[in-house]
Amino acid sequence: MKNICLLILLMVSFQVSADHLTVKHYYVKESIPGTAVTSAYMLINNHGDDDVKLLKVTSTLSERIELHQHVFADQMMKMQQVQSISVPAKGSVKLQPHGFHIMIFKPNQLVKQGQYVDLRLYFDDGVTVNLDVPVISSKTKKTH
Ligand SMILES: [Cu+2]
Repeated sequence: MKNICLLILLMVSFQVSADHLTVKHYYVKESIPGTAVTSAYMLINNHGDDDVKLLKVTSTLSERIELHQHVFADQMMKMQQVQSISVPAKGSVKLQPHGFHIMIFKPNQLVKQGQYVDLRLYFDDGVTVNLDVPVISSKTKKTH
């Protein structure tokens, strides 16, 4: 368990900055064979004086990528699409399992550990952030 966590820390210690935004701890979950979705997680820091919104994410991996949120409804955790994800001024937002996430539908190849997924994040103030996101085994993530 400790080793696994250390491994994850090592693998997700990348960090990318663009303008007043810094994105770190980003990873994509390995797709489970037989499923046509996977998801991406990260921490977005906003060093600026204004709130910004993440509006859109694109990738060569898929033509359909949505911003999602988990909500508790009818005594079940459900996912729903959101139009944007806000990052408060001088603050941050964490995309994580059971919270906000980036949903990647029908990836055009099986997403496996050891690969990198290109993601481009579009924010409402015109800033874009390009990421090469490592793929983490879904088995590993479950124990974390
Ligand atoms: Cu989702």
